[in-house]
This record gives sequence, structure tokens and C-alpha cells, in this order.
Amino acid sequence: MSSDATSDVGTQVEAARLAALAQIASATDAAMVTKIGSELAGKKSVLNTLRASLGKIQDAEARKVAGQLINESVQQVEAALQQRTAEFLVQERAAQVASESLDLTEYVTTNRRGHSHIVTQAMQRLEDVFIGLGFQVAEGPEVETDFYNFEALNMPRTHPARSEFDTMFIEPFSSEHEANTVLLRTHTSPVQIRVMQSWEPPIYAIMPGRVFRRDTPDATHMPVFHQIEGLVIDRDITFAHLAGIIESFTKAFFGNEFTSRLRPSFFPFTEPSAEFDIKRSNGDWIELGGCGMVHPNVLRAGGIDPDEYTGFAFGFGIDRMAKERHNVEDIREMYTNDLRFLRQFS
Ligand code: FA5
Repeated sequence: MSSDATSDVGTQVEAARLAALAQIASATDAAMVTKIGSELAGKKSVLNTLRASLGKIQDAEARKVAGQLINESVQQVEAALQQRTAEFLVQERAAQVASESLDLTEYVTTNRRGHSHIVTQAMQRLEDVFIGLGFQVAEGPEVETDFYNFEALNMPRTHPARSEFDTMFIEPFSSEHEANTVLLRTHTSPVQIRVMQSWEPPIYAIMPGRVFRRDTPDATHMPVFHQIEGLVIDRDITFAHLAGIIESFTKAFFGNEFTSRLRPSFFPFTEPSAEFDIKRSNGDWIELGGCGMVHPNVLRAGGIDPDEYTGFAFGFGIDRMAKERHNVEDIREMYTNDLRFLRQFS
């Protein structure tokens, strides 16, 4: 066959090569490239079937050239298939990584500053108010002895007032203590004794802290709650000083629309004793704590001469103060650790 046959085969190879490359270029994903791969470069592909027409070329040299042209074209198509597949794999991997990536900036944009718990805030505010009135802050242990929690506070073993404090006892740590004499303090009043024993009068002290009672939780009670104790020991201290401090404190802590009253009551460690109530101008009276003039027996237990010094003491429930200040319905809400509730008080 003539050079016509040669150029005919050459034209067809060139057309098949270009068509294959165009098809590869227009593939839209790796799966499609795989699918068209065998059609374009496999045994039954147009290019390979053109090998059958090589026999029509009589000139050996021309046949060889045409055969090489087919080989080169098949190689080119195979290379284009490989390259296209690699491109798609890179693209698909990038898309997968992008879709699976975690947008950590979300944490940054929604991050908030934490804040103290509503009861801690109340405690800090109470400290601020009393420090402003000239008081110093003292602390005592949560695990106490019978002596500090009861005995020194004028409640000897058989005193009926002990039953008002539903006490949690602790196994003594050492033989130094008898059974049923180590306990979780039921109030902050034992710190009064510790302060009197270690400070010289005049004493103007507040003693905040956690206290424990076997109380069933309800809207106004928790088995673990907080109190702030106050103690003033000086010369010529009278009940009028106590009433004055309580009213100043009420206005400073709760605001000017609140007022306080003292109602006669009984505590073994104070005489006379009173209950301290507060009221918002349009609300009901709420009991916040007890107070009174320090009993002479308590002064003696603290090493202070009752003929030389007098004093007053008070003990308020901090949780109830926080509850009233923020109009919280139920004291238990403050301890469920529900962030939606707690975040209201930042
Ligand atoms: C006392 O604990 C006396 N130590 C207070 C005191 C101190 C009187 C100094 C005189 C001189 P009482 O048991 O009433 O008193 O408790 C005082 C306050 O603690 C209560 O008025 C109340 O506000 C709060 N409180 C008592 N029990 C609970 C409880 N279970 N949960 C939350 N708050 C309580």
C-alpha cells in the first residue's frame, strides 16, 4: 500500500489521540477517569485497534513509523489518564480534609470569662462591707470538737439546745478524742471562741465559712451551707451598737430599699438574744440569722473577763442572703450546677 495508507493511519491515530486527550481533560472525577481509561488505552481502544491497519502499509519503514506513532499515542493517553487521576485524588483529598476539619475558632468566639459562684460572690461582698465597717476576717476549722461547737458556747453535754443542731459526728482521728466529740461544725460560732482565745480585745471580727447539719434540703435549707459570724468585744458595748451595725450592714449589702428588725429569741451563747429579719419595702420579713450580747460564760471560755469587756455576736446564713439579694425562689437551685442558672449572676 501506498503512502496514502500511511497518512490515512497517521491521521486516524492523530484524531484518536486528540479525542482521547480531550475526553480525559473533560472528565469530572477520578472514578470517571478510571471508567474511560480502558476505552481510551485498553486493548479494544481505538488506538490499539488501529494496529490492525498497520498491515496495509507496505513500506516497512513507514509501517514501523506508524507503529511507533500508535505506541507513543497510547503512552501519551496512559500518561494523561494517570496525571488526571492524580489531580483528582489530590482535589478529593483536599475536599475531604476540609469537610472533616474541626473549626476550633468556634470555641474562641463563644468563650466567656468564668465568674465566682453566687454564694462566693455574696461571701466576698459581705467581707467587703464588714471590712469597710472596720472588721477583720478570721477563719476556723470545719471539723470541730464538741468543746468549741457546744461546750464553750454555754451548751454543756445535757443542754437541750444541742438537739436543735442536727449534728454529723466523725470518728475521732486519735485516742486524744472520745467517741462523739469530733464533728462537722454546725455553725460558725465556734470560731468566736478561737478568736477570743488568740486575739486581744478590742475585737471586731467576721468569720465566714461552711457549716453542716443533718437538714433535709428544701427551698430554704441545705445540709451544707454557709454562715458568717460576727464578733465585737470592747469596753461598753451595748445592744444599741448591735442594732446599729445590723441596720448599716442591711442597707450596705442589700440596698436602701431594705430594712432590718430584731425579734426576741433564745441562743445559749448570747443573752439577750434576737433573731435578725430583713424586708424589702414591698415584701415579707425573712429570717437571716441570730444575734445577741455575748453570754458571760462564753467570754470566760474565750479567756475574756466579763467584768471588763462586753460584746455582741451574730451569725447569718449566707446562702439565704444570696437567695434574697437575687430573688432566687429555691436555695437548691444554687447548687444544681446548671450553667444557665449560674450565668445570670456574673
Ligand atoms: C445559729 O447557727 C447561731 N450560731 C447564730 C448566732 C450566732 C446567734 C451568734 C447568736 C449569736 P441558726 O441555727 O438560727 O443560728 O442559724 C443561723 C442562720 O443560718 C439561719 O437564720 C439561716 O439563715 C441559716 N440556716 C440555718 N440552717 C440552714 C440550712 N439548713 N440551710 C441554709 N441556711 C440555714
